[in-house]
Amino acid sequence: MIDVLVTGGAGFIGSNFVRYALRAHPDWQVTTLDKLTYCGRLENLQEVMDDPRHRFVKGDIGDEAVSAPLVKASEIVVHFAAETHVDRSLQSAGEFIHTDVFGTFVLLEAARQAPNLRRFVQISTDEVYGSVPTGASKETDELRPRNPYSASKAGADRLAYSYWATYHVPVVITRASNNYGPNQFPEKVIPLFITNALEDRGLPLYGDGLNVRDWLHVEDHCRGVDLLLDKGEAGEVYNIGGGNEVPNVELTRRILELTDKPASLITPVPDRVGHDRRYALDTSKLKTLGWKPQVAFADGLRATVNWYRDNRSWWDPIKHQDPAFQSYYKAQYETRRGA
Ligand code: NAD
Ligand code: TDX
Repeated sequence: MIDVLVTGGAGFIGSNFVRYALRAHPDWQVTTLDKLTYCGRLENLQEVMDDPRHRFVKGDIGDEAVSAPLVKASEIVVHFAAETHVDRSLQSAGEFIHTDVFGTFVLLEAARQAPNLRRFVQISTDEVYGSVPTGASKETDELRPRNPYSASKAGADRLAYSYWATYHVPVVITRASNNYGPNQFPEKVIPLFITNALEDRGLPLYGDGLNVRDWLHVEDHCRGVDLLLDKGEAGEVYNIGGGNEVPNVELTRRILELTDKPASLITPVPDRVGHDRRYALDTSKLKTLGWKPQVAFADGLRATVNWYRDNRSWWDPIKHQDPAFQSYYKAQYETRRGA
């Protein structure tokens, strides 16, 4: 059996990856390490909790006593754990530094001493390139992160690289575009807008609504990461993008169409500070290894809307019974009329 450690496996992409991995690799023994922060949810792993090839460990990646032995026992580490919401990093950045930078450092230190480690995947993000008004970011482009989240991810991205360059830890770095799909916490734009629409609440669209994101279905992301475990080269960076550039206002209209709700729910609100205008990735490097996105955006978005419609019991308690979410929502949107 191949011992695989997935950090952040109770979150959105991590849980999709754990489920995908157990399906795709019968010879994998997967350990999920997750602190279960506000967005880490055991429900996301319900389907695999009784699987003898999976075990869950609750812990902080920054706690060496917990995380280092797990890294040292692994052949493969896929490191998703992070604080991930840009708006939260604008309110308070400390946890982003703790987890995204320091936590990554703790894992990398352990990786130096892992006897059987053959791959450490650092899950980075397209946000490290900063806002890209035209064209598409290549892996060799300069990093110009512009908010505390993306800056801490850029720190981790380069720290991981340094452990390859200095100590030959077999690091591969991925920079993915905006993911969407099932189990995404309802603070990010797609699940927030879908669930608000289903509840006939306003959809708080920032600024002029013309910021552009490139949407990648989470399953296509999982397939890309999986491919890189074998075909990626240590020390290299790979962009993973869906090729679906959509202005936010267009995304909002599509969500309203799919939920059969009126355009009057669109609620223009003051812009996010430092709001990156556009991200776009050149994915030719990954494509030469045989990857291409398989989920058409129209199909993926429809399936995602259906997932939230069918899984109200997953998100309703978060939005309506979790005081932490409610106070976040209030702080984030109370000055933004109508949301
Ligand atoms: P998420 O916020 O849904 O999940 C993050 C998970 O990490 C949660 O389960 C949380 O409990 C866990 N976690 C947080 N701090 C931890 C700590 N100190 N120790 C252990 N576990 C901890 O995030 P996501 O959207 O699934 O993103 C996963 C990764 O992918 C992140 O590294 C993120 O930067 C990257 N990424 C995300 C996107 C996107 O669009 N969501 C795009 C590109 C890259
Ligand atoms: O209420 C909202 N209204 C709105 O107009 C929210 C939450 C967002 N937006 C806009 C801001 C962005 O232009 O929608 C776009 C997407 O916003 P988010 O879902 O917050 O994602 P983004 O800021 O693009 O960052 C995401 O992609 C890169 C993830 O959260 C990161 O973890 C990932 O690295």
